[in-house]
Amino acid sequence: MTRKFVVVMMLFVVLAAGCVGVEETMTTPEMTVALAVGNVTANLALPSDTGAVYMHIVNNSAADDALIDAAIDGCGTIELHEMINDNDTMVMRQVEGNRIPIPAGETVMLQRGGLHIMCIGKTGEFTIGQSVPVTLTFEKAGTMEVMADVLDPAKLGMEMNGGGMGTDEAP
Ligand SMILES: [Cu+2]
Repeated sequence: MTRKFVVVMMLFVVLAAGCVGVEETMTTPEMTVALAVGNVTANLALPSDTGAVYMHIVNNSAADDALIDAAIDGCGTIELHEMINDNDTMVMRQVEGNRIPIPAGETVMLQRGGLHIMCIGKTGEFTIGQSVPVTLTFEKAGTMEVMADVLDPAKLGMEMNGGGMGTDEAP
């Protein structure tokens, strides 16, 4: 049964995403996935060798996908991170398998205090107001280039604050 095969293949996705139901998605791996990415912002102007990029990813298709990599000129290493509550302290860590599931029909928010793209070993010079190309790699949809607006870190607040400060994200 094709459906059973798909269900087995998606078991990890379902577990990782929580309670995502396997609906009537008789999809094939070759199916085109319609993804829309918006509100791409970057906290890259800090005097630090790290930074973070945030965005909303909308999966308009009937097939699950996943963000599995990203590339930014000036970032030595990129990891996909999440913030978790570890004994009442918010800490960040790489997501399992460096993979952020983007379930069919859902919107996944990469935002302060949650999922984010982590720039490690920053070597580039990033200035507030600049637009930076970010190449995203999805499991099924392949690569997509989006532009991230580098925001004022003072308005973004520090990532480790968990997003409680500086909610004005206007550039
Ligand atoms: Cu991080």
